[in-house]
Amino acid sequence: MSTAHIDTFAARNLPPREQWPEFLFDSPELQFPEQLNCATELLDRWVERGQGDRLCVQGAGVRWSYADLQAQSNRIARVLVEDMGLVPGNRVLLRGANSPMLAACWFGVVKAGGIAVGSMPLLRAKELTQIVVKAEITHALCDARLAEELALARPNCPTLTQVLHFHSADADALDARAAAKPAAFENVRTAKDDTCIIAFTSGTTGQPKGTMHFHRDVMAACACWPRHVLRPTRDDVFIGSPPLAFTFGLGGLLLFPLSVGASTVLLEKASPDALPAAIAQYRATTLFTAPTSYRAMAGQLAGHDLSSLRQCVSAGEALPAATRALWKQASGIEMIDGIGSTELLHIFISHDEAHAKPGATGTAVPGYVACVLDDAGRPLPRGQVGRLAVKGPTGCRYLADERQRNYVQDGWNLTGDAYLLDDDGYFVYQARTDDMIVSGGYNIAGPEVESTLLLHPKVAECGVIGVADAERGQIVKAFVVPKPGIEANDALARELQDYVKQSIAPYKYPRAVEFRSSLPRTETGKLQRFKLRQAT
Ligand code: 3UK
Repeated sequence: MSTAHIDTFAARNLPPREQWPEFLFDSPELQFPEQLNCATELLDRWVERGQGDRLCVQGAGVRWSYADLQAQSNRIARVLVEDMGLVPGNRVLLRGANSPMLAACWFGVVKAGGIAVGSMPLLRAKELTQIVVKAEITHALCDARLAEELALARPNCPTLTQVLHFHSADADALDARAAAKPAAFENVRTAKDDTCIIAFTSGTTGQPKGTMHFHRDVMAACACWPRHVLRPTRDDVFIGSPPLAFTFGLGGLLLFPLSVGASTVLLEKASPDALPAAIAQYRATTLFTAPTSYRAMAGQLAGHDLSSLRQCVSAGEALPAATRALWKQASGIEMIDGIGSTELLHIFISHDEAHAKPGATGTAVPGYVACVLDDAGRPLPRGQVGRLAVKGPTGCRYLADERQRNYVQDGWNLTGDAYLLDDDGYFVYQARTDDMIVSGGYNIAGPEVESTLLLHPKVAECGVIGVADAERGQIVKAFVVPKPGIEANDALARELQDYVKQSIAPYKYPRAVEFRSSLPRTETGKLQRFKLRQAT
């Protein structure tokens, strides 16, 4: 079957076929029909099967069933098509903190055959402009509270002609327009390989990269990690912090719960001080957040009833063994770690609770294959550090970007991570390939030093980088946030240096230690090492 896109921008801007990764669709659950709209599969199907009354999404004072979310997204699809002139294939910017309304907007766009482009709530006009220009975005649905920054971007965004605001009482807002529409909408009959999302990477430097994912990619992500590792039930209540603009959040807090008929809680504020109360309030069972958030929350659980909580998923950054232990002690729950990427849409190496191994990420998720390659692209024996390479039913397709050649080589997706395969066949994260520190001829992975420092009782947070050194090429430098009430002084620095020397190979100890009150992080919880480097 051919495309349903009338606006063919996405198809025209895919990388050339020979630069695509190899895709694997071996298992029966990865056989998709030619005509596929993932919104139909994830949302309308439940209503069709008589499950429309089941609880679907909560948050921001809202409690919607599957039928409610379907009606609301149908109305939004009508506004997009009838009032805003959307044609299939148009790109629609979505802007807002997580909320049921933002989820309805996502489904509205996908039902209408549009391409949803999420944006992190904290983005500024300059960054918004880059995204709008790169993806030639024509429409935007924007939370009224974030209107200002988008307005500032608009003079530089000539393609963006249609903007509506939501969470607004305005007569001309999306809310009122949607309310005036009938609740029925016939989803556009898209092809399985029509693009339905363009997800921009939370790249640390340079121009943001847009990753293009098809309707079939969304369904493939739902069929792999959730089905084989998380194994949720329809009674589960999902909750967490990652924004829907980040594919970790889109999958974990929207696509995956809906794929099994479960429900999700979309919180506007899901910081570590707000999450425990929300888990108790909604009786949530399944938590998604980043390692630093688990670490910060562990000390704040007292007084909250977390008895509903069953599963805790960590991704976005390596999960230090200290954080896994701390969370288990605080909550009684063995965390599920998983590495995913925007390019591969979601998690491809992980483990379930029964197969957790502290310090290791896990094994390839069924549907994916992974290996560790040397610089020439040859597989390395166990125990040797090299480049992580992955293949599966999803993979990297950058929107018109030369960097496709870096991420995809010989059909493999190269994530930019240095990994080793241990004796048990588990993948063990070392560092981002660019972040490996070479000091006095030794290769040192900053995250290993960080994990060690995090075991010290006086350390709240830390980040380790290499800084230039005339004698050794680079030296290891640690930025440390002490726990509250701990004085940062030379004696503490020496204590931490000695602690590292006694815990791991002494040459890895931080020759420089700098104390900070906080560390620079992205909205997705990743340490911004480049900012630490700029500071030295
Ligand atoms: C790092 C991890 C060690 C790693 C993501 C789950 O993080 C996500 O996507 P991004 O594109 O970043 C990808 C990079 O982040 N990383 C992520 N998880 C882990 N490193 N252990 C982990 N568990 O460097 C990777 O290449 O922002 C995560 C699901 C969807 C996602 N988009």
